[in-house]
Amino acid sequence: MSKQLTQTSKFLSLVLRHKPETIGLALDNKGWADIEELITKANTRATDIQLTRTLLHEIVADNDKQRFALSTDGSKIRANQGHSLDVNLELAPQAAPDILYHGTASRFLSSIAKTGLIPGQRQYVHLSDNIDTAKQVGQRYGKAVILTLDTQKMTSRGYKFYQAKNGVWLTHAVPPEFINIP
Ligand code: HQG
Repeated sequence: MSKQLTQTSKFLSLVLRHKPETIGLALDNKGWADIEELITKANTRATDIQLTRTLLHEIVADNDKQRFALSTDGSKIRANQGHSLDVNLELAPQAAPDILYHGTASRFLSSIAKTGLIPGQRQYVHLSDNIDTAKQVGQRYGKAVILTLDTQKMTSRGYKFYQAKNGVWLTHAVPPEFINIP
């Protein structure tokens, strides 16, 4: 991705997942922003950002993790996952693969062993069905450690899993008994 696309993608993550108010934007309860309003407000209030409809479409199509989606009529945009805002993504529970991975940093392990995985600032705990993604996610915070989760045992105990539109798996919390720490 070009520097401009990366910078704009980070800006969109901020306003569509966490702080729309930084540009005076409001999301609806499903996390959608009106594209016209987003463009006008971003270009008025965020000095280093110059949004266009074409650029937004390019980011939706090319983003390495498919972080954003357009509404079917093309008038709205939202983040596919990663929110700290309380939005309803309308995800139905899904049967998870037998193993899901969570990448974290070694310095968090003692705490995770005690309290399990908690969503922290975000709405959900984020999981992946492949080790590579977990490694990349974990190394953002230090020495990456890959945790494996026993999803079948969790399912049999009533825990629910959801899959975001970009393939990321989500769950509300994971108690320590289901976490395999290497
Ligand atoms: C850790 C990115 C101590 C957790 C990624 C993580 C993902 C605990 C950190 C998405 C803990 C939270 C989310 C506990 C969890 N004690 N630490 N009990 N429970 N943690 O960024 O999962 O690239 O909020 O292991 O790719 O790292 O932005 O969550 O290290 O999909 O699109 O607390 O964000 O997506 O960190 O990442 P985060 P995450 P994007």
